[in-house]
Amino acid sequence: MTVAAIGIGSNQGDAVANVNAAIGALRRLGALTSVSRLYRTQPWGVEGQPDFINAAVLLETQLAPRKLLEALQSLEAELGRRQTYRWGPRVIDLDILYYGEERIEEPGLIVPHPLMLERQFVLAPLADIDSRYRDFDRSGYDPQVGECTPLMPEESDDITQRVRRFVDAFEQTDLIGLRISDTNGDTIELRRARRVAPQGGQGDANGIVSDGAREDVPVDVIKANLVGIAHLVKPVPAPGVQLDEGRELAYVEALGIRNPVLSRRAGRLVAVLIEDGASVEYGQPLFEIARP
Ligand code: PH2
Ligand code: MG
Ligand code: MG
Repeated sequence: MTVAAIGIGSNQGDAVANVNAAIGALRRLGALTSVSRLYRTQPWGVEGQPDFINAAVLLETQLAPRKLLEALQSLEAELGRRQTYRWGPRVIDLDILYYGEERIEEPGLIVPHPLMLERQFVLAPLADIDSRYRDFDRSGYDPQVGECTPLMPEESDDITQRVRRFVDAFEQTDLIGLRISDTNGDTIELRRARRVAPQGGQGDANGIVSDGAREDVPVDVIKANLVGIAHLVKPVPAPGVQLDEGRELAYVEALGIRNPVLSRRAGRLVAVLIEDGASVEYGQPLFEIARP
């Protein structure tokens, strides 16, 4: 699996619809792990043509670079692209901006895209989805200036853009998780990489602390299998500690009986979701453990 960045552009027909259709079609080539906002951009290279709509996505794909290029070309054809002239107007343009860390120079396939750092219409969407370009020092470069304006959400209304609005709204809240279902029953769950602190001290007013980087290993949730009062064992388990198999993390006192809560297999404690002395319900998440 490789993460490729794909630049998307359109300035013929309903350009917003074309870009959204391309984003939808790209899902067939792998997993879209990130989608930028849509930007209205001034034409670069050849003036006197309509403004472009540009976007970029990260695509985790098993297709080798040449196969990916061919797949992008057939999507372009499917979405109605006709040949015009170099830098001229187009219904849809799908370019490989980068393909992992690979450097390729073959006829018709140069990766990373040789002009990407000079084009504001590439860099603006890319910065949305790849923080290396957000922090990228542009002082030594002269990207062709030209306006790049993110579209208002109602101008780019599509499921991807609506989800992005939810994510933006979610980020303004203190919520740890949010699940959204639509009328078809399709569900998206957002989860924050910030956790409840095991005890006061660290964290913000809500006791939220960051455990740093997002998990990319599977995380198991240990849930309460009883109704009762939870007690954390001493020393209090803290996020980040490495756990042995069968380590006792807490116990739930129910009807005067002490029922231990164990780590089960070995792993790293990611989050403690309860406080000492709190009452817990059946099925309530108590701990999250990353399994190697
Ligand atoms: N694509 C081009 C040439 N010029 N200008 C803008 N603003 N956006 C584009 O996607 C674009 C362009 C050739 O691919
Ligand atoms: Mg192009
Ligand atoms: Mg192209």
